[in-house]
Amino acid sequence: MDTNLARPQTIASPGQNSFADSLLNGLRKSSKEIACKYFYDEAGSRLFDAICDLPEYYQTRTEMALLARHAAEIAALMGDGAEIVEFGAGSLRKVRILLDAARNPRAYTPLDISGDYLRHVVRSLAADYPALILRPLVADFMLPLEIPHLPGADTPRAGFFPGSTIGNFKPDAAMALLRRMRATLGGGGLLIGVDLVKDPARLHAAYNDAAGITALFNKNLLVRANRELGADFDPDGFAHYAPYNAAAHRIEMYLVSLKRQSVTLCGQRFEFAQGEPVHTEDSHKYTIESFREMAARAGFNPRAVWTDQDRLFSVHWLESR
Ligand code: AVI
Repeated sequence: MDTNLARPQTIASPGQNSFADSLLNGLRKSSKEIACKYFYDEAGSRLFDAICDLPEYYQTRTEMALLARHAAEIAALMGDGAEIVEFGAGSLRKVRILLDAARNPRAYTPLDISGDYLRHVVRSLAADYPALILRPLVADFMLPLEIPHLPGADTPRAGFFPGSTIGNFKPDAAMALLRRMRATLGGGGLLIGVDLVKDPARLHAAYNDAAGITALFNKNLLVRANRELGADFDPDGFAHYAPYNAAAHRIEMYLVSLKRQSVTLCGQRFEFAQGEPVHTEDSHKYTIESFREMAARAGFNPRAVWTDQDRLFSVHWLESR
């Protein structure tokens, strides 16, 4: 059997109509909202890749540099013959740094809600890592997950959750997610990227780029609703608005209605007042200490942490206790 070219297997995936259901529920609320996980259709994922390369968006290049600079130390902490479990298959550039440094990694298990993306991941990695078992799993890591153990000797697991995606969850949900990841890893550690609190002007610029890519990324939610659900949003009738809420240590993203308008979605009419916001994302920022405290409350033992000279971003190695 050619395990290296395994097909994605579904272990826990969201329902078919989840975008429609979630959007209808979110727009019925008194403070309207759209869940940020719906940013990432094909166009949204391409826009996000473009964000990662923006001069103002320091996160991706800073995290990659940290991974590369500390790869040997990270590999030693992950141990020999590990199964690397990535929560939400993201940039292959990042996991390649780990795979190249890891000591005889046995398997790479990317978890993602998109089977198509996982097929692309497997195709891209199979030739370069012929000895590695590739186990793409279609799964929503927001749900409790039990990953079957690999046959044979006990394989230690090392989790990987880069990109500060943890910041897109409210602190309570972030802690609950960390707890679930710890359960999934069954005693293995977690390597996680976390964006840091910093000069608000720097944060503001990262989410309000001069080229307007983040605005397109935000408005893509409306474009997607029009295409997939037959809605009639006018994307130009909404403005991208992303202030930094310093008291809550987070960027908040909104689409603000520029006029009084109504939109029809799945046979239902929704009214928008002029100036009415639709909340689309939070991106929480932590200090190194506040993140380590949260990880400890989630049952991890925070061990190593790496940061850059300007303390823009951090990468943490959390051990299961
Ligand atoms: C994926 N996530 C960590 C990004 C962030 O920075 O919160 C998503 C993003 N939203 C706007 N720009 C990037």
